[in-house]
Amino acid sequence: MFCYQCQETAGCKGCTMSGVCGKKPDVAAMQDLLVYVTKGISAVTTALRQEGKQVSAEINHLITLNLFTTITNANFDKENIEAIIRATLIEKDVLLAQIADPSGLPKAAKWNGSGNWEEKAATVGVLSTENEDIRSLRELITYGLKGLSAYSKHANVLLKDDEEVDAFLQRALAATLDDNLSVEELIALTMETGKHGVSGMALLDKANTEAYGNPEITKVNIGVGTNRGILVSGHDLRDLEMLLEQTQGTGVDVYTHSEMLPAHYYPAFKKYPNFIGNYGNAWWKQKEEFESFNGPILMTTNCIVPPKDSYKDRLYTTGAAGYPGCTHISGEIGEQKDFSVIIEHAKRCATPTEIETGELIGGFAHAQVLALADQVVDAVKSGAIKKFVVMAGCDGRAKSREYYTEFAKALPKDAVILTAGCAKYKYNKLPLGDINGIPRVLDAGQCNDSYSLAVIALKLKEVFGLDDINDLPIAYNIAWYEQKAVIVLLALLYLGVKNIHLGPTLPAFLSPNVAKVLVENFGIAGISTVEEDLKFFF
Ligand code: SF4
Ligand code: SF3
Repeated sequence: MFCYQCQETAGCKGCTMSGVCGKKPDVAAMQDLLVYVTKGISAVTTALRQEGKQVSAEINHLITLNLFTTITNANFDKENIEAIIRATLIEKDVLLAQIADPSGLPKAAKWNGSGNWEEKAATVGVLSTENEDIRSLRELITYGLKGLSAYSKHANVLLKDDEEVDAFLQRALAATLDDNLSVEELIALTMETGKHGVSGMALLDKANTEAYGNPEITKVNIGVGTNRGILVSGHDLRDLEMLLEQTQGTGVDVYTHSEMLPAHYYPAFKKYPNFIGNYGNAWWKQKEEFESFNGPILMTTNCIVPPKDSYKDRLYTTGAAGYPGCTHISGEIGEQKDFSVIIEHAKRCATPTEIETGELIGGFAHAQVLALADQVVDAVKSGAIKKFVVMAGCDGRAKSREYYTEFAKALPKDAVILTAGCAKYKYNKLPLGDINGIPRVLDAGQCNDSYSLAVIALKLKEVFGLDDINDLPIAYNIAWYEQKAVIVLLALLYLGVKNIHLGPTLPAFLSPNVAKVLVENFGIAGISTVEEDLKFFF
């Protein structure tokens, strides 16, 4: 196997024996093959569009779900991945037959599933591209598209689609098979990926806010109640909504975990009396926290840590998530999922063991911050707030990430952290206080809500009458782990944000030449020590 798509890749180079995430070589091989057939079907849909033919929303959804399935920590279930490959090949053959002239299509578009799949997978993985710069750009684009598909899927389940984003996603995916594209053309495609990343996040923002209202300042309980409970993790708000509906009157409470915390900020979820609070921290602490939660856990997306036997029977998956031996709750877009088995399971379990008490405050997405704009602008003008530091992104288990806790603690008292994603757990429980009533950690929401931070920055640029977003008193010190952070990064680059620091390590998939392009054109840098970086930013 060879996989280097996430920040925790072995030795900062690549996982070759087994994934640090727990992904085994046989699963890695089927994920490689799934990416290959998804690129193949994307070449077919792109050719169909070029011939002026329509591609159905169902096919767009299949492609985004396929890519989402291969995101770090989403799906470890080999049989499930094989079934998805088979289904994709069937759909692809139907589409292929509609192409007037298939002669220009790549091999991936024509592969019909014949031969041994393990052997085939070994020839189509990351290392099948020999030139390291081309490989680096192809993977950078593919990972960005994986992040984009995750966000598209969350919008799709709320019945929102953007055909332009889907058409681009498929065209760009197909382009990663094209041996005629130069490094320059692939760099241009990388930037275009960022552009569509902005559109994809805007679509999801619209889907979420139209369905559930605009996030608003909210205090979230981090203790526990006295009833039995279900813990929901991942990013899918529609799944949470269905579970909340189905648990009404059952005596079973619902808690969020990790990236589901921001659900509490939406007005629509506040009407459920059994929606108690947030339990635990970021994804990587789940082995201890799922154990002590005592009740069933629903993983709606990544990040799954291979479960301990002690709670494996309590772990359920749905959507793109999967783990062998754990029950998967099915349900297509627009369908009601049936969570009764989880609710019944909860009734047989002990109540959650309390691991913390107190409250977290969040809900600072764009509408809420813009509602406070006068207060924020005054604080900046009076000098009470000297700088905002965007510390959005992912958390992870690497010890080097303690840097972010130390960085948050060491920030000057007139600096405010803007955050989104599970990166927040590195500092959202510190007593950082407030500035004239404005908390020093403003949590916009999930990683996709980094879009909100961009909207806020663009609004501030307008209010202060600046020509360049980089003239704002905003620094970017972003933590990344998986591929959703890649699309967030590409989106920020597309919006013209410069001097982003990215850590705790730079992606292994950036070749020295590609890294040089990012450094020279965008001032991207890794992190160093807290002291050095504070000197740089302040
Ligand atoms: Fe390794 Fe990350 Fe790939 Fe898992 S997702 S195999 S940890 S690079
Ligand atoms: Fe976290 Fe997995 Fe990325 Fe959505 S839950 S930010 S790592």
